[in-house]
Amino acid sequence: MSIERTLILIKPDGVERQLTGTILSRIEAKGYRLAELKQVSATRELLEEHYEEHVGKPFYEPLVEFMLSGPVVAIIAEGHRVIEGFRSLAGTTDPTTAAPGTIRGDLGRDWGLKVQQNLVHGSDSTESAAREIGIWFS
Ligand code: RTP
Ligand code: MG
Repeated sequence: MSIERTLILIKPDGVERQLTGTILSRIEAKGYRLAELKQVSATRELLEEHYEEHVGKPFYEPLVEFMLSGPVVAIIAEGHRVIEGFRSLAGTTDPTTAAPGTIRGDLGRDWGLKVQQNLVHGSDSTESAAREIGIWFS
């Protein structure tokens, strides 16, 4: 068994649309444990650290603004290969083309905006998970 931890965020669109419970239950139904859970209003400083790999990209500034638009739910989920498993459960970045059966594919809406309001974030590697858990749960 390879028990890992990952950082999951329910983004402001998920909280605003009252999908927190639905998304949490999908994470739990997959067998992952919710090790830590909190609702927070992120600061710009925190988001600049979290999204540092995207600095300079065209969607960076709108993304940070979107993430400041309302509270987010930050989660540490734990389980066997949870980093890869949650990315698979979330679906691909664009909700329009994310596969049915995934969180983004089933619940995500295409708002026609530059920044995809795609409901969730999940760490993409063990290094990212350790770094992001440190940022959100310091
Ligand atoms: P996440 O980090 O949120 O789990 O999503 P991801 O790995 O699938 O996507 P990533 O490339 O890391 O991008 C982070 C977030 O930026 C927004 N985005 N917009 N072309 C665009 O307009 C664009 N590309 C990315 C999305 O909110 C994405 O989740
Ligand atoms: Mg990413």
